[in-house]
Amino acid sequence: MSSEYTEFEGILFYPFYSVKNLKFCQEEFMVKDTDVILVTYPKSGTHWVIEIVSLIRSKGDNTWVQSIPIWNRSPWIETDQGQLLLSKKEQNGPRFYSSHLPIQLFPKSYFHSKAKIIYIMRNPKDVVVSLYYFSKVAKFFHTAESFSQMFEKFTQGTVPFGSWFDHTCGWLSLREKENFLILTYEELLQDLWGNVEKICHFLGTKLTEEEINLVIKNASLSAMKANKMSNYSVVSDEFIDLSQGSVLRKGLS
Ligand code: PPS
Repeated sequence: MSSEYTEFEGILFYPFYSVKNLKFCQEEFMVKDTDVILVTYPKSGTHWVIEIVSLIRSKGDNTWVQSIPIWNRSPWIETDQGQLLLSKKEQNGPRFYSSHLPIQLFPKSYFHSKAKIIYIMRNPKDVVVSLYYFSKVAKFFHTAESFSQMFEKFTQGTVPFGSWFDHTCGWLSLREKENFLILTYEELLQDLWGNVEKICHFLGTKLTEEEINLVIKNASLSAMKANKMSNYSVVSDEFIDLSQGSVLRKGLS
């Protein structure tokens, strides 16, 4: 695998991303009115919310989350693998997929659709710490020589997916739309029950109290760390080196 980041429209991406797929995503990917899309800047709680939404869909039952890898349950639309998956299969019910793209590179078709977006924000101070540790584990992320080097790159926006500040400002411009739900990682930590209810309401799904309890239990950090389909232990060590740390790390604010 080449170690050079891919660059598209002035933004850096992981080396395994291609300009062809990024262009396809922006210009040709067809968002459907029934789609549910999770959008985040990296390290903001994407995997946690994929697990939560997956479990909401299965009413708390963990069979699905324990049998299908997390990146197939909610494919990343900007990757070739994600685009292939979404083109091949019709998921049961509305499609659910994820993206780290900044708003200006997002599929143009979204802006004329009724698709629902859940946007997760996290305190940038915790995002940069999480990125620093991730850069040691992910072979496709240029390892920072020191935390201050990572901090400098982060504040300059010379990290994959660009500036946190631009990403956040860009997406917050949609905050008044009724099909756009903003949550923060910190709110999820503080009141997971209330936020699972909020997500259910946004998706138009009704769960019983018992089912919400199951969602919360099965999406906990400890449950996800123990789930091979969510903890990246099945990913080739060409991409992830779990001897250097964990993708699901501390999970704190
Ligand atoms: S990625 O790889 O960019 O998509 O990363 P992302 O999933 O967005 O964010 C990773 C951070 O989320 C934490 N995490 C959780 N926190 C609380 N509860 C649960 N269940 C959970 N799952 C993931 C993960 O530990 C990363 O944060 P840090 O601060 O590194 O621990």
